[in-house]
Amino acid sequence: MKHSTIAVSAALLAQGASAHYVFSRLVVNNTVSSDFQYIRDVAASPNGQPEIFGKGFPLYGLSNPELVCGRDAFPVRNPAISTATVLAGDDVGFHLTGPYSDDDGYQPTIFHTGPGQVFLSKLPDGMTNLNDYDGKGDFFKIAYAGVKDKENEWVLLGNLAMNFTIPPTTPPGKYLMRLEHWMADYRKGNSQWYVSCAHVEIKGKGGGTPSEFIRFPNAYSEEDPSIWFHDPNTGDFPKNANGDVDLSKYVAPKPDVWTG
Ligand SMILES: *[C@@H]1O[C@H](CO)[C@@H](O)[C@H](O)[C@H]1NC(C)=O
Ligand SMILES: *[C@@H]1O[C@H](CO)[C@@H](O)[C@H](O)[C@H]1NC(C)=O
Ligand SMILES: [Cu+2]
Repeated sequence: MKHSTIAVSAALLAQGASAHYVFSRLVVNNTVSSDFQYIRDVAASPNGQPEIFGKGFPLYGLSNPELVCGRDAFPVRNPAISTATVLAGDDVGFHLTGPYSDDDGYQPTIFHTGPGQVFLSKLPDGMTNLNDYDGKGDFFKIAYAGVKDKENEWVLLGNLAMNFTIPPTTPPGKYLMRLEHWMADYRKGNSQWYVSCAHVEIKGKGGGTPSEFIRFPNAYSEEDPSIWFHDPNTGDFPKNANGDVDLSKYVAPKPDVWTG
């Protein structure tokens, strides 16, 4: 969805502020946590939206340092953030904020057309507190939600959360767990990013060796077909015979998911 950078918060409220969302709640042990209980708080955009809607304003640009954990997420804005204890092999998730009591109970769902991915980065040696970690180290990918098998539809579209499994052999320890969701755009350089980082301590037998590490920002190129999703002949989204966006042409980003 196209966002105007002109701040007209009253108008946004009147529309239900539907262009905005933030993954502020961790799903753990089948319970949805409260906002920013286990997730790093983010700043509202400087464009004048009220706090809770402003936090959901997207990030732009693949070299934006805020792509690490969200807008102004480090130094940690909510230093009383808790660390969620999670068992390797369990299902967890990143859940959207809402419903908004000051906006007729409006509950956003994931509506940006694009994938979601989740990564882990181990707390560096020598640190004991996740609050001290800037997230500039190595991440490995543990989940990807792209296009539905045999259906011309995004997996996440219409959902409240991206749920996934912590790989069963993940080495135990404290991790920054980072979600990214973006709108893949046919206009180069126009992708919108939604990023959140949770503080987790993973328990379990371990034994796995994570592989294929990347760092943020600058993990991707604007030329990457998973970011710039277009048909070079038309300059538009690839289209099928019905004139719909052809998601079978979508190429998942690198690296691969480490499944443990
Ligand atoms: C994710 O898990 C939570 C908690 O179990 C559940 O409420 C939610 O419906 C799940 N969402 C999806 C899309 O599976
Ligand atoms: C989830 O359940 C496990 C026990 O099964 C417990 O050790 C852990 O603290 C719980 N995590 C949270 C965040 O409630
Ligand atoms: Cu948008």
